[in-house]
Amino acid sequence: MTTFDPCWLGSKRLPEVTIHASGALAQTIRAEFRQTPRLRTELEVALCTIGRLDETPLAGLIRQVLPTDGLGDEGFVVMRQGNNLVVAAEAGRGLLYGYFYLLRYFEWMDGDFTVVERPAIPVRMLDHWDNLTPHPVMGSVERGYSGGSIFFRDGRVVEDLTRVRAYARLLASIGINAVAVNNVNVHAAETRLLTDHLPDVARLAGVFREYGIALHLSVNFASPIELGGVDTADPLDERVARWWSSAVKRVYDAVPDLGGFVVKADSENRPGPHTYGRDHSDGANMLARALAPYGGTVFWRCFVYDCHQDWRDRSTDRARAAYDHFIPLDGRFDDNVVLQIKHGPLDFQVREAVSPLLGELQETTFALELQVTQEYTGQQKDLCYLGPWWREILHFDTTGADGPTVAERTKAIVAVSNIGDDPNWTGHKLAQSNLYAYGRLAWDPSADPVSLLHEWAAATFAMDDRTRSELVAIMADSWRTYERYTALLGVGFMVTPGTHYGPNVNGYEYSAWGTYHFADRYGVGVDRTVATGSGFTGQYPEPLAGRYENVYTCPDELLLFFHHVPYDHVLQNGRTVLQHIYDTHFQGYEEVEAMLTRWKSIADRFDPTTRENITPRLEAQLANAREWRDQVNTYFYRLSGIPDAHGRTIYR
Ligand code: BDP
Repeated sequence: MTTFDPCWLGSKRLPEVTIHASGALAQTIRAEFRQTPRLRTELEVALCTIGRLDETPLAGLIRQVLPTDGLGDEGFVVMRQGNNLVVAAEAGRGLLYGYFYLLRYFEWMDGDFTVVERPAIPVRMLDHWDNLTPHPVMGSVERGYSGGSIFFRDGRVVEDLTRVRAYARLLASIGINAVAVNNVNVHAAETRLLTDHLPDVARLAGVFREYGIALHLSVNFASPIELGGVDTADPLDERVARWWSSAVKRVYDAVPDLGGFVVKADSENRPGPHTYGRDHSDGANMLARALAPYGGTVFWRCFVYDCHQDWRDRSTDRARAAYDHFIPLDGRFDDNVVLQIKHGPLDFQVREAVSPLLGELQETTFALELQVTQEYTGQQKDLCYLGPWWREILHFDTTGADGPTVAERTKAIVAVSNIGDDPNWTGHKLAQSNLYAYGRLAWDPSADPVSLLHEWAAATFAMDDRTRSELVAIMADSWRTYERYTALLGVGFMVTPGTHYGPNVNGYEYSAWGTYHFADRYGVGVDRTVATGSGFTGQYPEPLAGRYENVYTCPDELLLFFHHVPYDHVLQNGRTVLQHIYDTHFQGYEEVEAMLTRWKSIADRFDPTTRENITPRLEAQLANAREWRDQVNTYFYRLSGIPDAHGRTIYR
């Protein structure tokens, strides 16, 4: 029998609850509730839909606090007055989220209170890059660091869906309402999810449905050719549109509430409309029209750039690509197309600018795409809590002058999942916190990432408050620590090509992938200015564009993302660029050392499985940080010939 970690749901208890609701999700809540250990209390607790509010004693008071535009499908109210506690919602999903709210906070609830919750972003999704048949290079889960797929094994959907149900439950508990189960790089085997594997896709969808989660499939744009029948995938060819209509009909016959499709087209060698001289709107709209009769959505990815191009001239800066492809098409997409935009213009780096597309699309619905799996952020070997980074992105002011934030503009949020079939789900047990924080921030972007860590830690480990504070202190700033020992002021990608783990300063410097640092004996950084560089800064509106364009107003942490400067350029923080590189790489290493020491001082308060999971990983992280520190510092010392101002050892 497989056993797996219950994560943050393991320690929860509830009092007796009366449920006044019917429907499929109310069934799920009843089943959930039956499995939850009881807590003795005097409170009368009720869960009900608004229609049945009169069955509870707080009906009148709750009606007074309902928002004028209602709670929507997903919102809920929790009210406690004296001995009564009521959770009320308009629909099944709201009730489910209300139930999980109760589960999360019940033991902390004190005194009378009223909470009205509605998610800030309507679609909150996780994308899995899982392969039906393990890929020869990428394995079972592309960029997965926690074992194999929980959905697929030996070229089929797994028979026993117990683990999938546990996962759906975890996701619902943090408010996730959509998943895509297969890799965006759809190979031959996964293309057949649309045909041979449909009954199994329906089984998967059934489990997610129990938790209010809509299943999506990543599809291959060339399916009409690969699955046979048509000799083209030209989106404007009638035969192709017909092929997709009947394929979609078959899918909806099997899964009537499928969320829709995710598409990676004309990107990193995947097929797409460009082959036929068509553009992304032609491609996306053709699929959208096939899905529209069933209420389905196309998530069309904007991670589109030419991976064979190199930096030939200013127009081929990879950072420009998404905007250059999609802004001219703004307004040409059907209503059920969502453009899925990576948070940065390059690729999920530990630090990069926020994509200007997130601020500049005016007439097209879009989704912000994040990466929970730690491809570029330590691969679940290194501890890197990403909550603070995502919060920064969500709160990014898209104009630079009190304009709308990314969170306010986006209608959907998507992230690449970090889970696999490892007993603890995420490989590094502490990486569970990233999944937790993602869901909670997607629901409420104003949540404080450090409070979320406390919440997660309290629910995950049985420990006293002091130990919890220590653990949180170890984790809270680990993203910045990771940034310090790996990156330089907005320059990333100095990683081992292919695997993307560990330092290789020039690994991608002379290849065609478009990810450079341009270091020479005088200076470092990428000139993306309008005046002398790629012109990327011009993709932002004023005053943001001007702020990035000017080397003296560009924020330090992005200086080398936007500018090529001499090593003795003085930053706003008063240090030279080179000294900053040395300092941060020494500091990053020392911080990991301190994290390890601190962890060792509390490790024996954790169970042996947790200890044996975390201690060796932190030790490996220290070795990795040292490697990064030494390679980066040596590289820049040799190139510049300028020693460290503090005389620390730089290995040659
Ligand atoms: C890159 C990954 C690659 C993915 C790609 C994507 O290295 O494995 O296929 O993103 O998002 O970061 O499509």
